Amino acid sequence: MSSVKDRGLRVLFVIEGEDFIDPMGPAYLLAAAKEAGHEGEVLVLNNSASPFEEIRDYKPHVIAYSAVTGTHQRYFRFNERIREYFPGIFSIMGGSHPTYYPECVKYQPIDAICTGEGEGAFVELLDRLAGGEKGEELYDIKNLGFPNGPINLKRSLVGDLDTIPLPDRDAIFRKAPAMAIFPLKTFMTSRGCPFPCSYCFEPVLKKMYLAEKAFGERKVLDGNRVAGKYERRHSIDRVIEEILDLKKRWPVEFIKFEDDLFVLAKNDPWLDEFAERYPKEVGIPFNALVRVDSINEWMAERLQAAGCVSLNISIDAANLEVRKRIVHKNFKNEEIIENFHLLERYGINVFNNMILGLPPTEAELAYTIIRDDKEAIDLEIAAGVRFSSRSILMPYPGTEIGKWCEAKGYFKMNVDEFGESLLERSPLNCFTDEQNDVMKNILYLSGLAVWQPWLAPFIKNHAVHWRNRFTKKLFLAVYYLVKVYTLKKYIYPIKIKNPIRGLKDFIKGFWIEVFRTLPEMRKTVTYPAPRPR
Ligand code: B12
Ligand code: SF4
Repeated sequence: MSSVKDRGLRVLFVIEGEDFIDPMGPAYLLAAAKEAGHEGEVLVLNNSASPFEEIRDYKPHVIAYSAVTGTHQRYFRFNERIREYFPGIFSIMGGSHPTYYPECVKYQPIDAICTGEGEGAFVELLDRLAGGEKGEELYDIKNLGFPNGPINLKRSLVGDLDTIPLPDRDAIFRKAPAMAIFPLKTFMTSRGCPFPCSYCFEPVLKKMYLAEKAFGERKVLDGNRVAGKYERRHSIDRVIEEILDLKKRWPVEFIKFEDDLFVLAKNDPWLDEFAERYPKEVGIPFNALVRVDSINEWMAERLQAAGCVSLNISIDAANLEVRKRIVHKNFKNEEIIENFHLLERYGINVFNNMILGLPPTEAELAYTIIRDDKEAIDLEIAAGVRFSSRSILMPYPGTEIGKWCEAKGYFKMNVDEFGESLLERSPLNCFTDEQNDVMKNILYLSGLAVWQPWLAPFIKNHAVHWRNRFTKKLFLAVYYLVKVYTLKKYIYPIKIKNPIRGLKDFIKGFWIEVFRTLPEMRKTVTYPAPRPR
């Protein structure tokens, strides 16, 4: 009898479009599938005039999607056409959307969904499909959910992340040339986060794994790493290997470590080893994410030694009470100011995000939230923030804040109506039209106010209150220009070698931003049916 390896399946990962950040989920899964003897290719919808022709040429056995809530609708609609034109192809979706809303498998056009970490489940599915299993025979695969079958519990988390093969970005880059040559590349050194922020899905996922007793066996892997926990880390050897491997084939001039948190705890021994070895063995400048309360002199010293240029840190709310009660971040304003200046002394620039439109305790207090949203500008200026970013709260159902907003009657949620972006208008009914317009203006103009503090009083007291179609477009243009300039100068200081390429990226980025912030500009894309042969 021939082995699975002899009968490896062809897997096609469908990706919506190119971004400036590498899609890591598909890259990890393609690598896992290939290691198990299957083949994998990528289809980038926005780069293809006739995706169905491409599918007919490649003849995949399995079509895979990785979706966050908001992108799921486009993938499901696309898969509807796949079922029509290629009824034999097995389709599966993984990623955050089906992880948090697995019941989507019961009413959306898809053959299976995967919840949580996907490598093990995906490979098992491919192997069993390759072995001829189908329908109910697949119903016991852990992590998977089926339209007419169960939504299964999760298998144990991968204990030692180093056992996962190096993510296969090459398959993606071959179909995404702009992403391939972009000098910034994304890496992940860890999975999981121990904190309880109310708007975030990480604590939700951690609770799911805890309830399903799926952390796996606890054991010490090496001096810095432990298996059997939700928060896990790659060894420094593996992080360095992955970067040097990618650098052989693609430009890697600046690195974005996209871990939920790059520094998990004060005096993290992993960071000690990283700071020692990374500059000697890799030496590429980088950006990473940390929390305000993990910053101290020890950490700043090591990050500086390692070559850290900038850190993304989310204060989220300027008002201490709101930050504690609504967001569950307990640090004080003095700690923020002190810690940001400490980073400044070590030459590390701060990218800060604030969440606009957090829910007030009572609807009539909505004006206090708008007031706080304006005052956030002063806190950022006092703390020396170099790049100031804003998002508008989208209280996803399933998150603590989502449940709270629903209980308060601030909104009734249908996850399938969710927009892709946190830059659209607040969905909470406690804000008036005027407050929503002001909120959006704050989103557009905060970057300018923080970058040029002399403009802050004018922006806070006057400009954010201007509400007409002309100012909406003007402020969007100002927002984007300031964003590009300050991001490039302070956060990702990448040298632009090819000015034409730089201009193309600028225009592309502008359109991504326009579609994100002005949903009315978005077009519905349709593709021609495959031609009969
Ligand atoms: C990097 C990142 C981004 C990047 C995305 C870059 C890119 N090209 O992919 C950027 C900055 C652009 C981004 C934007 C947004 N993001 Co984001 N982002 C993340 C982050 C921090 C890491 C994602 C990642 O790469 N993880 C590493 C990979 C390996 O994990 P993974 O994708 O989950 O994949 C694993 C499993 O899910 C599974 N899997 C995934 N796909 C598939 C497919 C199949 C077939 C199978 C079997 C399994 C499987 O297997 C993988 C390996 O184990 C996550 C938080 C997190 N910890 O995951 C948030 C997260 C995904 N983002 C989130 C949100 C809300 C957004 C935005 C909506 C926010 C905004 N400002 O508008 C936008 C949406 C943009 C969009 N259209 O995609 C939420 C999603 C919530 C939800 N319900 O979907 C998350 C979970 C944050 C959170 N904790 O709440 N994001
Ligand atoms: S620290 Fe970041 S990843 Fe962790 S729970 Fe808070 S927002 Fe989510």
